Amino acid sequence: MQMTFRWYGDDDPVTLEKIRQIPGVEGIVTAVYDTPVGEVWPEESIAHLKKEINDAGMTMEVIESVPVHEDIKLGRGDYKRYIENYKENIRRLAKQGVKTIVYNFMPVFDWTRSQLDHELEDGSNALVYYKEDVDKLDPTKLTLPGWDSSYTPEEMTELINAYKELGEEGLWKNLEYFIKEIMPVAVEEGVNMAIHPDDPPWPIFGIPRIITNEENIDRFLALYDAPNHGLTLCSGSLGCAASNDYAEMAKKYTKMGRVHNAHIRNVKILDDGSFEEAAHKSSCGSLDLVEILKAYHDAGFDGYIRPDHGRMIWGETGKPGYGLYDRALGAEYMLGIWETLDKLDPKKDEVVEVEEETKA
Ligand code: DNO
Repeated sequence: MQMTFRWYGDDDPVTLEKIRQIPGVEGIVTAVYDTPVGEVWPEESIAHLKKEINDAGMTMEVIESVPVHEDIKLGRGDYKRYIENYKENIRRLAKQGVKTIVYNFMPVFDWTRSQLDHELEDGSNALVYYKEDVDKLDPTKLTLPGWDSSYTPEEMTELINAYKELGEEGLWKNLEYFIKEIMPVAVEEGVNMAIHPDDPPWPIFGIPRIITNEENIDRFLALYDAPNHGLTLCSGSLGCAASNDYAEMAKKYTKMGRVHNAHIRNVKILDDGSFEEAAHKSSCGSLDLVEILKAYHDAGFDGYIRPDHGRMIWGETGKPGYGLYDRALGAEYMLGIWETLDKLDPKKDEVVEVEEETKA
């Protein structure tokens, strides 16, 4: 596997110089942020990003995300032009050596939380999702980092109503259309497309969400028969629902060769199904990181992995979920587990023995 780290470009207070000092981080996950959703990314912008990252001694093989325009998800308006633009973005990214593109098919809202700076017992701050509070939110007046905040309340109301009308099956139909259009281009360009599950994995504000559990992921993978049609398996998203067995999913989809990217973070699930984001260490949340990483290791995972959100610790301020320190701790914790698994791996010894016998 290759350990990566998300970087939000030149405006990110977590600079490439800092990231390169985290032992074991080899790759940067980033995107072009100043082109409106749906448009083609300028080739110079992609080349510039790549150069900066390479100059800092790291690779740019994962792009997160090339966002999918709402017209595509709704199958209306300019969706055909946006799909052509999407294909062009795949081609342009492939030209710069990008191997994996992350996207999601969540209507309107990307990840959703009720608070971004909830103070945990140890004084650190984390993102939380309290069901009771989310139920009271007015989605037309909300903005969260990671969302397209360019909608007026009227536009937002119209969008939400359009999705309510479309419903789950309508969303599946539009996803299928999109996949069948873009995947031949991705296959031709040698790029893996890695859909991110819905976060949290249940419908919010009465609008559908479909990449939520094993049954639906199976349905998604069946939409197109090519190994390039795959997943960003996110423990923090799927793991928020106690009914999802993330380690099992990691094993199953890695064996199928469909996990191109893994997002790893811990969450603490509360009694009413709410959750708090937690430090990566297993004892801090509801997920067992050793079990999860062992599942990937046993299945021979060789994709990209990154610590997903971190808490804000040691007085750090910045983009919620994307500070330096806690994510760096998470990366080291995962690398430590992985190194241990490597060293204890009996299969590895078998290979060594066979090689030694051959030599003799
Ligand atoms: C949250 C991220 C997501 C992810 C997109 C992928 O921090 O994991 O915002 O980047 O859903 O399209």
